[in-house]
Amino acid sequence: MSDGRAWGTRRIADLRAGPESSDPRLLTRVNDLLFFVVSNKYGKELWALPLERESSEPRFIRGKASAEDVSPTLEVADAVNLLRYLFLGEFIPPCLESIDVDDSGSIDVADAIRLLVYLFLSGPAPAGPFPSCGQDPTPAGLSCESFPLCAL
Ligand SMILES: [Ca+2]
Ligand SMILES: [Ca+2]
Repeated sequence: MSDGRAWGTRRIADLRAGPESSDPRLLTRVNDLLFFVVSNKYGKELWALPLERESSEPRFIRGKASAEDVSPTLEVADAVNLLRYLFLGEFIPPCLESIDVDDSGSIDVADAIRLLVYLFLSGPAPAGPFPSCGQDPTPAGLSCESFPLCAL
């Protein structure tokens, strides 16, 4: 399933285990079902997959602090924005959850350190969702008003 961008693409099912393609064709959406024809060891088969209903939880990329950015890649500017939020209070990201880099439920200097260590010292990546858009696995706590980069 894709919105046409690499980071907006996710797998909804593996139709044919192994490296061969199932060559899905005739994809047709009917309400919450996606119908299509695949080739597998039985020949051609009709499939119907339920499409996940998108919950209202916003999708975002953890660590990305400049939501108006068009690139999903983390940059120094994201760390700078996080530091501006933490220490100068002059920047409030529209998605606070995205700068909780370690998904601890609060934004503190540990988030800035993790982001900087990731950017400059190849340290551990931010907690998910990363590097693709996704929803917060721990959705309580911080708000995420909007994240245009992940808006479909
Ligand atoms: Ca944190
Ligand atoms: Ca969280």
